[in-house]
Amino acid sequence: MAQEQFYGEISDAIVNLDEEKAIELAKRAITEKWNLLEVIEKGYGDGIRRIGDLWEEGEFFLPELMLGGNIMQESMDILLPSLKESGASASQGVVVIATIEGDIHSIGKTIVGTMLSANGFDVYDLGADVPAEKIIETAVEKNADIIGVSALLTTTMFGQKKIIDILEDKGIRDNFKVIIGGAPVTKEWTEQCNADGFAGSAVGAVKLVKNLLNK
Ligand code: B12
Repeated sequence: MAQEQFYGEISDAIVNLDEEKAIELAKRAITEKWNLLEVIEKGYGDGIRRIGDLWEEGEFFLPELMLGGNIMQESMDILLPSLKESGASASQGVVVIATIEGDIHSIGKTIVGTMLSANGFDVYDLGADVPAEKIIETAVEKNADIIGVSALLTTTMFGQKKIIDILEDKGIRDNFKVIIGGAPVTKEWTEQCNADGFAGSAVGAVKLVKNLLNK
């Protein structure tokens, strides 16, 4: 089957909230050895973003948004372990990643964490809705090279800046590279926050981290 057709089928399964199909296609992607990152970004990611658009247009309501999120999450639970397995082994550095407090969007953050892990980084994924203080505490404890902070809401983005403000107040800003991401994050916001970089995709995040650590 042609790539575009396969990704289109996956995207449609998510938009149609067809759980059975979405899961069947995730299993097929593994057995048929498709490029799993592309499957996630061009198939599942495309579908969930279409759901977001339909929600914004008033075509979908919260239950559909939630069901779409759950189906996406279940599909990721199948795909991410295989994506991780394909990775390198020698540690390239330590990353602490989380979605900021007040924000329960976890899918993109988890994909970024998994890709970094597949590329040889030691990743501590603290989950979603995590207080800034907790993220910093863990980064200090694990002697992290990178702190990654995800935010999907325009209201929670300010938590990304809060992390940097706290690091500066404590006099430990230079101990870490802080990277941010999530749909509303822009280059301008990254500069305003005084963060070290942002990326709009998991591949971009890996490149960014490698650049920042001169790998
Ligand atoms: C799925 C989803 C949900 C699911 C989340 C399930 C889960 N476990 O994550 C559920 C249903 C729970 C949900 C809830 C809500 N949602 Co919602 N949701 C979405 C949706 C449709 C997709 C998000 C997603 O998973 N995308 C797929 C992933 C792969 O992409 P991504 O997250 O952007 O991540 C990529 C990059 O951004 C980047 N990246 C991400 N994180 C990081 C971190 C770092 C460090 C780096 C470098 C890169 C990086 O790499 C990732 C991989 O490619 C978006 C629409 C959209 N277009 O984003 C709305 C959206 C984010 N939600 C929205 C809203 C409003 C809500 C609710 C407030 C709704 C409500 N009234 O209750 C609640 C939030 C509650 C809360 N306190 O957090 C709005 C936000 C609007 C705004 N401007 O703030 C959006 C944009 C929908 C819309 N079009 O209006 N949501």
